[in-house]
Amino acid sequence: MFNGQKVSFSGIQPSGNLTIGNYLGALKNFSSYSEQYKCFYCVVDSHAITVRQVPAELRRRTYETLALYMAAGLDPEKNTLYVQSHVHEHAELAWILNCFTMFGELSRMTQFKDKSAKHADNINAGLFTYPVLMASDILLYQTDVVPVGVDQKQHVELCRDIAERVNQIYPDMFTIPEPIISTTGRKIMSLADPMKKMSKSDENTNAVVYILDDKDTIIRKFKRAVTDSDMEIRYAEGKDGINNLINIYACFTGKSNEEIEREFAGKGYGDFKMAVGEVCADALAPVQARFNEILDDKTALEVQMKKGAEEASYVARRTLSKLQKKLGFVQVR
Ligand code: ATP
Ligand code: LTN
Repeated sequence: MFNGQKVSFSGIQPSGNLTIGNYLGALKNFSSYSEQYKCFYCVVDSHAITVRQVPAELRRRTYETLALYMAAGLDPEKNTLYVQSHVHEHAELAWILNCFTMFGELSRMTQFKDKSAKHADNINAGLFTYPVLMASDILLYQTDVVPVGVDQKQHVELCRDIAERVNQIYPDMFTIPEPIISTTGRKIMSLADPMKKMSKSDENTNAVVYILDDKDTIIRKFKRAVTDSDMEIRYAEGKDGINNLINIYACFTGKSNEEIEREFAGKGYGDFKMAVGEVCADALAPVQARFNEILDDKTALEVQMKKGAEEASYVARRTLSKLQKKLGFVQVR
């Protein structure tokens, strides 16, 4: 709770250009909490360095991700938008929570297993303790809800376990957060391999539709999307490619699967792919226009970053010092 309001918190890594998976699974849903919740949305640059980043690109994407938050409808006057590394309490709490997290718990995290397989030459301790930093992000703000894609559910569940463990020793320390996972946008799949999550760090750029892709590129990518040898536009087991396209169409239009199947009855995959491309490009066009305007004024963006970090620090400091006191750390301020 924050001043009598429930709290929503989420974060996106500036580890690549944001995809429609990030948009439909997370970003698009962030603004639906703005009226009733106190919202903190963070660009998690400290998480991004668990995988090697090119510094100039990390810097550029940090600005871009914040600009996309605003372009997707998050008003910085109503929501606290900031960069994780600007609020040092995240790293401080992460250390403390490391001491309340078990090695075995972290070993079971599927993202760790996937990422260590993908980056076998750099299985660093940060990659392993990544979920503890994420738990710190969430718990610092006494968060009630965490809007995320389904791939992050396991991490939010670990965060709940850590919070409950701390609360057992130090009662009433943390609010226990709930993951909020949208139904249709929960897991957008790769256009090249519909068994795999669409991911911003995928090397195959044709497998991924970026929020900032232009209309021609979006349509070309959907036209090439892997489907099946069947001819029917129908949501069914084994039709992963078509299921994914139906999901994407549903997210952008708000239509149900049945409505979509009826709309495209008797039509071919080519027509359907074209329609998915059109609704996607049309929905993203206003976001892209706002993004360009916002990014044009870097100084204004920096002012927002600073204001967001100050607001976030104020709350984060309160939670951290409450826990430090409970732990027995001497406070001399
Ligand atoms: P990376 O490839 O660097 O791991 P990512 O594309 O998986 O990145 P994150 O920054 O890890 O993106 O995720 C930000 C948010 O977007 C999270 O809430 C995550 O669950 C959501 N998300 C990411 N990819 C998808 C997807 N394909 N479908 C639905 N939600 C997604
Ligand atoms: N781990 C998330 C990004 C992330 C996050 C968070 C999401 C970092 N901190 C706090 C929700 C709440 C990811 O990899 N997508």
